[in-house]
Amino acid sequence: MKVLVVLLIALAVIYCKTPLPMEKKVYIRREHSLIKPYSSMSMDTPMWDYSGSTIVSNNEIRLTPDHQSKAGRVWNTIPLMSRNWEILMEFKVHGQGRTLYGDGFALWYSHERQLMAGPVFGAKNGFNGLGIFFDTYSNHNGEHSHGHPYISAVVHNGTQTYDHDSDGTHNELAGCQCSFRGQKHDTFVSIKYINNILTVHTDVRGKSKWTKCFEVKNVVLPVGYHLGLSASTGDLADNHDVKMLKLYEVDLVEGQTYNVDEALKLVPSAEGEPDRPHVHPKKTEKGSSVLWTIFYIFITLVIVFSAIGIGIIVWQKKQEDRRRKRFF
Ligand SMILES: [Ca+2]
Repeated sequence: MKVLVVLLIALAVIYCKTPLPMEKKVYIRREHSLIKPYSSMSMDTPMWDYSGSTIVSNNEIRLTPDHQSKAGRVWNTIPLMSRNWEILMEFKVHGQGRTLYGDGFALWYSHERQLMAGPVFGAKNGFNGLGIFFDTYSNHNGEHSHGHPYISAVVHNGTQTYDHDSDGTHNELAGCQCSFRGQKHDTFVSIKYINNILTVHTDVRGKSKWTKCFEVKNVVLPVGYHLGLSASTGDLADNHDVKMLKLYEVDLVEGQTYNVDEALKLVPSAEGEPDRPHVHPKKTEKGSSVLWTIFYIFITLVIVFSAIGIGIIVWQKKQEDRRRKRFF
């Protein structure tokens, strides 16, 4: 009986500790995962390539250290052939900066393995595939409609470019503000791609609770692309650490079909928010409101001076009339 109770408690603890709202049938794919300890990984399983400032230690993969002008990348050598998948990632973004830090990191599902340095969180621009960006630094000093840190998703087919100066807000699919930086506890993200629906959840408050960041439907991604991670620092810096990345293959959902040849040929696309014009709404509002204020002041002054003028004329006329009455 005691053994049974202990077993039940153990099972309950394991169940409670499982941090993910898992789909029913999931299988971990180790060839697409990053699991500790890492030091032996590069020798035993040459499934990930590193470049730039990336340093691999026992407990983490540090994409950049907390130093200026660094960029690091890690890319999976094996193409991912799962139609539905879920990524569970533990990461840590931290550094000495209290209010100034940057720039952030990205998780990729891309056609090319982008091991060369580039401007999009340390990787190439004009990419083919999906990028999930964890942006800690606002390039626009708070002139966005959102604050930072900010998580967003972008799907590109190689023809679009990421506008780093505007933090990519003009072509993001969806995004959410999320305080993942500088936390003392572990921070997690879950990225699901199931039946063309992309869902991102975060667990960054140390309460083992998932919060939905966003969900986008009709996201078309082919199979056969590569998972990757990249990060960069500029004038401002941070440590960008990945502690663990687990890729789970998820079974097809009811009614979903999978033809490998067709799925390989798909062109990345998404029906998210359309490309926004490159105008900052707050700036425009600010500019137009100043113009309106000047216009109102001008009109008010015209009315006031006209009233005073008319008043003076009327008063003068009355005075004249009185004088005339006195003389005649
Ligand atoms: Ca940024």
